[in-house]
Amino acid sequence: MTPSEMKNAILHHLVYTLGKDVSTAHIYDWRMALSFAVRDQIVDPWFGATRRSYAGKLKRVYYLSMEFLIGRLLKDAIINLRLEDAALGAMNDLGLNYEQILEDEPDAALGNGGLGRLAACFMESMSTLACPAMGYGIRYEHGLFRQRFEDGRQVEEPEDWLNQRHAWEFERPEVAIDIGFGGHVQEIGKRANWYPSEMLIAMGHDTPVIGWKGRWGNTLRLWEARPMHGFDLQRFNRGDYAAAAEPEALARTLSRVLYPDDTTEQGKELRLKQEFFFTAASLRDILRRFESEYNDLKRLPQKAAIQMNDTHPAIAGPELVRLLHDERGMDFEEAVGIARNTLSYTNHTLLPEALERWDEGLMGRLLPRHLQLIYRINELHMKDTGSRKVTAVEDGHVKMGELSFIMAHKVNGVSALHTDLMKKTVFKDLHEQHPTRIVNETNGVTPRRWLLSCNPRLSSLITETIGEGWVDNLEQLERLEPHIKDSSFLERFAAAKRANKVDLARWFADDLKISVDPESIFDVQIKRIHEYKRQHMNLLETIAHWLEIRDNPNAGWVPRVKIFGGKAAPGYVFAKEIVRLTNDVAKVLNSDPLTSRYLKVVYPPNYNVSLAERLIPAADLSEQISTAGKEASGTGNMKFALNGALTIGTLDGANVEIRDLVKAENFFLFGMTAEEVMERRKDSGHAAEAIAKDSRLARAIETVRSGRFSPEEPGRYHGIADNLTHHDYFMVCSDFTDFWRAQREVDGAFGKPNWTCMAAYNTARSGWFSSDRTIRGYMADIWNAAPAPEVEDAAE
Ligand code: Z57
Repeated sequence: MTPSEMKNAILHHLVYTLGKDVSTAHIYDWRMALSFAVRDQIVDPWFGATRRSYAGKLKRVYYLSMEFLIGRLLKDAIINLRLEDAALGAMNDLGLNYEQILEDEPDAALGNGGLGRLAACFMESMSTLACPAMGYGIRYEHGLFRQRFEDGRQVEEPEDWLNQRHAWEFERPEVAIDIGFGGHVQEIGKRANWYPSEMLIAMGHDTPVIGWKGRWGNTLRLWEARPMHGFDLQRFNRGDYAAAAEPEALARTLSRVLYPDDTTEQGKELRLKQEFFFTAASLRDILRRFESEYNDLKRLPQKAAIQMNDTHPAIAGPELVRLLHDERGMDFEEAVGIARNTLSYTNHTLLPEALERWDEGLMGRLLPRHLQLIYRINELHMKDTGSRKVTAVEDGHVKMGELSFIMAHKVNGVSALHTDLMKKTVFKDLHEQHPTRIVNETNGVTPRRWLLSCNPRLSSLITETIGEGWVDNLEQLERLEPHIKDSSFLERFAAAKRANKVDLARWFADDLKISVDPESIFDVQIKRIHEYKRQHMNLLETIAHWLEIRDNPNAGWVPRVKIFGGKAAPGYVFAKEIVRLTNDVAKVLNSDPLTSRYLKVVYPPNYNVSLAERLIPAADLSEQISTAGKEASGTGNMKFALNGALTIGTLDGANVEIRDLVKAENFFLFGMTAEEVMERRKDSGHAAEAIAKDSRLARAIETVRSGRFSPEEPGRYHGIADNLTHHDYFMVCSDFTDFWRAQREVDGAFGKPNWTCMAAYNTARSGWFSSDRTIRGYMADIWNAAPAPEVEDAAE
């Protein structure tokens, strides 16, 4: 497409789709017009892919996920369809600012963090690899809350992405599926009919996901909850206007809002209803499609693979059994076998507070038939394994991890360490019974968004050096290695990083009114706020460092900017205190004339996908400092390494694999191993001991306790200080000393010529962390699915 063709398409949409004139169009209208012009280019390859998967009778992958954290879509589509030149040219021609238009798009924040973002990367990779697939989730009216700071405290505001028209989706009123809750069960022999007492409708909305070069496009189908009977006209006619709209409002609550908890479970009724709502709608849709193409349900596992992203869709097991057994008359044991061969399950955490358990009473009320089937599935499992232990039900709760395991033919962890720990801890017994069921698929990230799109300077340098093949064959980045000896390459590598830092510094100055020196180390920790991720350990180190600079302000310190980003779950009190402490520390440090040249703290509010795209390319140092054994994988860690940041990190999650690949000398390792953590926890005095041995740590904690960062309320941080001295479950104190050592090692290495070599090795050896590699792994080890044959590039 040429710039002038693009310009005509934009003008056409401006007038005929948006009903606007050039003279009255706002930035919103231009963005929509551009989006529709780009969307037009998606449709043909997308239809082509759909037609070919039907015609070729290809096996389809169904990715069931409560969250899809997709972020902005316009630039992604432009890049994958190779429309940059056309779009930029058209925008220039029209006298518009291309960057500004892209920035006008709100993030689609239909997820909390890593799990939701992984689902989004997987969708993009499945399209790039021409893996016939469909994502299923919920079309939340409100995505993850927006975060604001008020006197340093986090304030949550509703997120309203659907206040504007969403250019990328197609409403599918004909894809409307009845969903029931409650009611009673009528047993007929071993089978049963379920008569729900409450019904609503799941309506589909399809978003095309286009792969690299437009080769293939899959669909993300998100369900919206609609009332069965919209409006009570009789009540309305009686004059009861508010009550007339009630059934509608009630049904719609199901897709109203995303639960804002990441790795902490709340066990709320509405949440269980959301889970069943989207899972049941998706399964019915999958079976309907299967039955339109094939007439033998026994072949379901050959033609469909259904991935459960965590336990949120775990009700898929019993629901699929119900559809096959109760509704289609298949023998129970056979139904369980077919369901199991179709289903697989990804575990994303071992944290006990994140493992879903549903109260049996609640489950029985909402899903009476499913509870009966869960008991039978359990009995069958006991019979098959000769075990006498009830696995999926315990103290009046249904354990969704165990249920998912029993109903899946493969269960995967998300990093090598995490998979290993799964076998030794939460699924120890089940693993012994089914030793080949657990497999590892280490997470990955899409290089289209997380390098090509977010870091154009580094991308151009890479393409000029080794050609363009890396974009969909990321392991080609290895070809950079011989250039790491070449001083002109290294200079350009450093220049790209410096320019990204200058851009970020300008944004900090303009948007946050904080000035930072781009020559400083840009040290970044961006992720959800959680004790196990230990933002407070990073803060203590910052405070200790600050105190040391104050002791000797003229010692020639290596300047640093500590950058934090992340949201706390609204109900997670400790995490919210960490948020506030970070802001309070920033206030004191940034205005300290003795130290602020050397040390600043920047905490931009409302960390999201778009902000990550801005921060990661400018980072020198990536903070991956979770307590070993607690972070299942991490994916931010991969994005940083790929963009040439060095990691300071523990041996946790995928850090282990990153360090193996980029080599130990290019990674700042510190801290206890997962085994050492478990050992040390047995010693109840671990925190006190660690504090007694490290005067810097003691002083930092004392400073927090003293009210130095909250003079108006000196007791504000006693909670944090007490937790660290007495409890410290996540071993902040015990790892602090080694963390400090590693940070000083960073100071020593930064600015030396070798730093750029180390950074470049990180980029060159991160190719394995492409989500293309991960998806190939799932296809081979779990889904038994193949890419569509003979796929050609649509865009070039
Ligand atoms: C979530 O984002 C993750 C795990 C969960 O159990 C829930 Br709920 C949400 C994260 C892990 O914490 C990360 O370590 C991991 O990289 C990510 O899921 C993707 O696997």
